[in-house]
Amino acid sequence: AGRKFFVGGNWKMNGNKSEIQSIVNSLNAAPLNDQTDIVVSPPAVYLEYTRGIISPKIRTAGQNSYKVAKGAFTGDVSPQMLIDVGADWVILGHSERRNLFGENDQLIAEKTAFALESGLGVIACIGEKLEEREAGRTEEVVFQQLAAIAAKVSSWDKVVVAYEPVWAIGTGKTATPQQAQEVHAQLRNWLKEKVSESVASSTRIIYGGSVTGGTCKELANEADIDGFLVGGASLKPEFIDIINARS
Ligand code: G2H
Repeated sequence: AGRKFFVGGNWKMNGNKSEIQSIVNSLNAAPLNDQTDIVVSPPAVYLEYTRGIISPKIRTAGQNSYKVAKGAFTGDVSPQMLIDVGADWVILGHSERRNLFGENDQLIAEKTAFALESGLGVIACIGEKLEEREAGRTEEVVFQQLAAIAAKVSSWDKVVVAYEPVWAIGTGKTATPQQAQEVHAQLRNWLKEKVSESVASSTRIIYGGSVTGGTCKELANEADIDGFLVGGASLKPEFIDIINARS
């Protein structure tokens, strides 16, 4: 569809210098598809270390950032700080931030707007919980999450939407290609109706939730799946297969 494939590795709260060194060595040595945007997201304290050793073909991302540049916000980091240590992207609204740390749609939207204004690209995450899917509320939930973000975004050039059904995250239960494609198509249609035809056709919508080397190829064949946000498997050699899923 003319959208460049995008694969992000979300390391979450994992890794130390020695483990990162070995992940990076294997990525640096791998044949990487240059038709794919590749991003890794180490814990904030390791962003600079990772940037210093990883191939320039691979961009880095923070896993979170606050909605202002600096100040009395103990424990948080700003987009300016992420940029200062070489990051180009930030993941915002991840289900772990929403559900374990109580972030709501409003805060995520404000963080998204500020990160974009500051010059970062944003991987904006949305997704329904199991009980919401079972109650037939998937569309309603993801539309509401996307609407909150869209209300604050003026330029979509540097936004990647990550659809991550919560029931698929870290559970080993990958959505089927049909389940994922159905929601991706609904999201693209929402963008077309509520934002514009051109934003709908150019915005990457990537899938996350237990993606593995084994499940990535079939998912990558779906028309509206433009890449992946990968957690567990991004720490393993199979991340290279996922990067090269569409070849
Ligand atoms: C979803 C995903 C990465 P995993 O959270 O964001 O993690 O691939 O481990 O399900």
